[in-house]
Amino acid sequence: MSATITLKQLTDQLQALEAEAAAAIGAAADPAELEQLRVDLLGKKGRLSGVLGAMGRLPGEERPQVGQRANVLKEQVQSLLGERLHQLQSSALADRIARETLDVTAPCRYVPPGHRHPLQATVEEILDIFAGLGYRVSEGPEVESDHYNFTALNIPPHHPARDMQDTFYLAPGADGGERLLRTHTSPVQIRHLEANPPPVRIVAPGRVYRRDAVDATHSPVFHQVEVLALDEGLDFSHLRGTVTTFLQRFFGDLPVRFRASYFPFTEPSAEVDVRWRGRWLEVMGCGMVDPAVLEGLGIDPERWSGFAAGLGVERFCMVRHGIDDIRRLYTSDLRFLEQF
Ligand code: 2NL
Repeated sequence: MSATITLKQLTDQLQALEAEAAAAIGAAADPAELEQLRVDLLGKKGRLSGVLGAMGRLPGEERPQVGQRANVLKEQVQSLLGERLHQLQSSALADRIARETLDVTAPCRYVPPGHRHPLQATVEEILDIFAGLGYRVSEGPEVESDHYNFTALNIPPHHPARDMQDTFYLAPGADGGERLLRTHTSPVQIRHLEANPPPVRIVAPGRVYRRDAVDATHSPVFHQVEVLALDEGLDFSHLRGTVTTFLQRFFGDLPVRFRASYFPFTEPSAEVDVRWRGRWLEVMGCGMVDPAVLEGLGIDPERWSGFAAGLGVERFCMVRHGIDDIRRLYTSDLRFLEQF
C-alpha cells in the first residue's frame, strides 16, 4: 500500500500548480512555447494528471472535492493559454503592420519611359526585314584606310568617284597609312569577305561621313545600310526580287522601278524608285558586284556572283514620317522627338 496523502496536501499542490502555470503562461514568448506548456500541464503525462493520480490514495468521500478543484484548475489553465495565445498573435500582427507600413501618400519617383530615336528605330526596322530574308548583321570601324574605303571597291586614286565622296582625313596611323572617315559601309563588307568565304548574306548598318555642306537634305554625318549577297548563280533577278521585297515590306505594297545607273563597284548598276504618295522617290542604289572587286579579294568571279545595295537611313526615316528637314533628326529637340 502506497503512502497516504491528505486532502490538504493535494489542494496545496493544486494551488501551487495554478500559481506556477499562470507565471509560466504569462512568460511564454511564442505559440510553440505555449503548446509545450499545455502538454506539460494538461497532457496525459502532465503535471495535472500526476496530481489526479495521487487522488486515488485519498479516502473516497474526499475525492470529489479534489476532482472539482482540479477541473476548475484545468479550465483556468486552458483559458490562460487561450488568452496568452491571442495576446502573442495580436502583438505579432501589430509588429508586422508597423514593420510593413507603406506610405501610399508619398510622392512617387516618376521616370518617364522614353523611347528609341526615330532614326535608330528605322535602322532596326530595316535590319529586321533583312534578318527575315536570311541576312546577318555585320559592323566595322568608322575610321578606315584608303584601301578599304576606296581602292578595294574599284575606286583607284584620282578616280572621279572620289570627288563625290570626299571625306575627312586624319593623321596617318601607326603604320604610316592614310586614315579617313568612311564614306559608306562598303568597307565592312570587304572586311567580312576577307574573313569569311562565300556564300555570304550580310547587312552592314552604320554611321558614314561626307564632306558636304549642311542643308535640309544633306549632313556631313549620316547613316547607311548596305546589303551584300554573294553565292553561286546569283543574277540580277535575285537583286530585283530582294530589293523589291524589302521596299514593299518597308513602305507597303507600292510600285517599285529600277533605272540604269553607275557605281564603280557594281556592274550593271541601278537606282531604285518607289511610287510614294503620287510621286517617284529615289530611295536606293544597287547593282551586281563588279568582278574587279571580287578579283581584288581573291574570289573567283567565274564561280561566285553577287549583288549589293545601299541606302541612306535618314531618307527612309524622313519619307516614312513626313519629316521635311534632316537637321530635325540631329538636334535632340524633345518637342520633335516626342511625336514618334
Ligand atoms: C547608295 C548606293 C550602293 C553598293 C552600295 C557595294 C558593296 C560591295 C560591293 C559592291 Cl562590298 N557594292 N555596295 C553597291 C551599289 C550601291 O549604294 O545609294 N547608297 C546610299
